[in-house]
Amino acid sequence: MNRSRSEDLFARAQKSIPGGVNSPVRAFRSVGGTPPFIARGEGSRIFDVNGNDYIDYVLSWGPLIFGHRPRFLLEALTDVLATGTSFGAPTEREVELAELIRECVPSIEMVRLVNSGTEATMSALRVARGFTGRDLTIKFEGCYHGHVDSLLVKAGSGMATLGIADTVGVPEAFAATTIALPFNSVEAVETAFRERGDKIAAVIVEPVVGNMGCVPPRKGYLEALRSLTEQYGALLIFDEVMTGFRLALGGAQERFGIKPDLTTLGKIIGGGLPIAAYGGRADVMSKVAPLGPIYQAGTLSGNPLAVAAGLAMLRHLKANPDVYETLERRTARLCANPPPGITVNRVGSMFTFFFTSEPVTDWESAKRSDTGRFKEFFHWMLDCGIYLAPSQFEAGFVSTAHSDKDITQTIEAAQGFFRRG
Ligand code: KE4
Repeated sequence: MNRSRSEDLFARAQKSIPGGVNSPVRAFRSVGGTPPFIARGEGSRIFDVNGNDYIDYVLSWGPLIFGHRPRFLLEALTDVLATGTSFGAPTEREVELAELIRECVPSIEMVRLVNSGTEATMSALRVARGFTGRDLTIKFEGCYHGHVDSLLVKAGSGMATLGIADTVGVPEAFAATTIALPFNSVEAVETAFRERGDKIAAVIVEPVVGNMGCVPPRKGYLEALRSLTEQYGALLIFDEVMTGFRLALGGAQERFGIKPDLTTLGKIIGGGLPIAAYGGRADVMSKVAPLGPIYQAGTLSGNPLAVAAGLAMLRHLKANPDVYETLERRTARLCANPPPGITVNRVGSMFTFFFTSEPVTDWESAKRSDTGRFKEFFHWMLDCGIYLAPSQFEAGFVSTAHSDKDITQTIEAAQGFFRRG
């Protein structure tokens, strides 16, 4: 596949942008080679600057549940552009979106819009500390919650991809407020609470992990987190930036029937525009300024373009509940019958092919995957016109734009790889 223009652009980009990218995982560091520079997207496909087309299973890391450029979204953006781009003042659409988020995710009694998942988790943590008067946070190894100083401890996603256990630049004092435990181990959480429960403000968890690759919770695990946080007076924060509106209209909390105290959302809300949110119990959220003493702010929070996109996305999801059954069916077909040596984890339309024969239930088992073999698979698929996440430790996504023909083409490309041995 001729990717000469991407190669030229990548060389040029590296002169002005660290690593040539605006987010590390895009640099293909763990799989090598040159990342295709994307010219445009349409439906299930993206097209690079050399005109090569790819079936896209990254979908901007999750937001594009309806694929690229769905007509209803473009129409909503055209309409709002006629009114302006930003006011820094309250707008009716923000009220409508807040009400719609509350309707979709009933555990959210009050919600604040922000611009990224990182802002959402950073703010949720601050609110949990302010509400409880405690400093410590429990997170889980391999989970990623954005580049929040105190959460860049044994994080997943780009940090796992690059093999950075803990990033430099975070003062030891910040990192020391985070207790990183193995995911899916109830005993580890029980011990942490037994030893320091009166100092723990919150447990933050990806209810279905996407950032070490897709790893579902063991049966009873989320229930245990819910009861332990209640028992010790800590808040349970579901980071649903990736799973929100992806696994069900009400996210993982609807699918698993757990009511967290706070939830963070992002990605799908904006359909590709920068918007995220945090919210939950009214008694907790009432501590947020200007109502309460915990400060959080943002020039572009509730931006009219991003909010219009959010309203269009959530209204379309609400009006088409069969979307989830379609996504389930197509993704199940994609992930059916993995060859020997491959463990497939899938929840709804989130999936990961782990290059290991053993079950993948936490970071320790995920990191035993054969990343060298994954690298070969990744490039084989890319050359077959299939764009997977450029890391063993990321989740793939299916959209409603992915046709049965796309799924068949993907399966046949993968079978070609494994036939080679
Ligand atoms: P952002 O700040 O990147 O919008 O969101 C951070 C975040 C928070 N919580 C979860 C569960 C997330 O998955 C993310 C971001 N996800 C990664 C992909 N695994 C973003 C991709 C990237 O870093 O470029």
